[in-house]
Amino acid sequence: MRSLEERISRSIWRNTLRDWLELSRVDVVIVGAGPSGMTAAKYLAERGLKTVVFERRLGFGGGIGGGGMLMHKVVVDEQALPILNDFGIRYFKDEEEGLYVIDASELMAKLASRAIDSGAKIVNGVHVEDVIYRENPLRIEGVVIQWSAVVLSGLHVDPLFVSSKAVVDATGHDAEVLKIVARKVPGVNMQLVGERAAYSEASERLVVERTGRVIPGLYVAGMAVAALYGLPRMGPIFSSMLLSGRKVAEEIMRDIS
Ligand code: 48F
Repeated sequence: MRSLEERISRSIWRNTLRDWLELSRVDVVIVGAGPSGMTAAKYLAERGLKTVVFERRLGFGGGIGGGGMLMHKVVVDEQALPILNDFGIRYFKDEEEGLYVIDASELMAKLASRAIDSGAKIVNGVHVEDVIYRENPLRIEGVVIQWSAVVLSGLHVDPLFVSSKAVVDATGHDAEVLKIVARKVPGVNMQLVGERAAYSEASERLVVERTGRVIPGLYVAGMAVAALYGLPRMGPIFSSMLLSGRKVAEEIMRDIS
């Protein structure tokens, strides 16, 4: 009889490696488990697309958890209500015209839980450090990943690869994947303009309008859209993050299914 210690380790090794074999090729890689990434994950996975979210931190939610200046509430406008209903997220109408209020913890927990229930995998502690590209025609065909712990330690360790039909940059204000593509993929003529100062109403509309495909195989959602196109920021109103996540999912489904 194996000791409990041995059985614990064997169980974790075997099942994690089974998962990673499955994840070596997926339909969609989403980088970042913030609101836009997790929303996209649910809508993609429930349509049967094999979807993985890589999140470099040891938890999900991105910018949701900090609420507005550490107040534990966030707001949305009425356009986001159908998405909140899809996810079973509770909200109430505020006395401020046109605004609905959500507990930040409920928003992050239920976005993650519904994405997972729909079949998406959220893998924490994994940092996307590069992309896979192909030429003629130019396209993105996956990502290069490394444990966040290795990145933080500064050790020189070669990474591994995940192939996919679509990669979504949902990394928020830093637009990390887009920055890598702009710098390292030959033949991509992309300039990241950088996010502008606050203009919530315009930002909420423009981020959703500009969400979508950047080059073949590469998509952008959430605040990374603002960083790419030089759009204003909106602060702790999250409607456009959810709408952007849904829109990018719809666009990917049109392109790859
Ligand atoms: O920043 P984040 O929440 O992105 P979002 O979906 O939402 C933005 C809002 O939270 C808020 C706002 C609008 O109301 O202004 O800021 O656009 O989540 C991005 C996630 O991506 C992870 C990061 O840790 C965060 O959880 N991330 C960033 N770079 C990488 C990454 C990377 N290279 N690899 C893996 N994860």
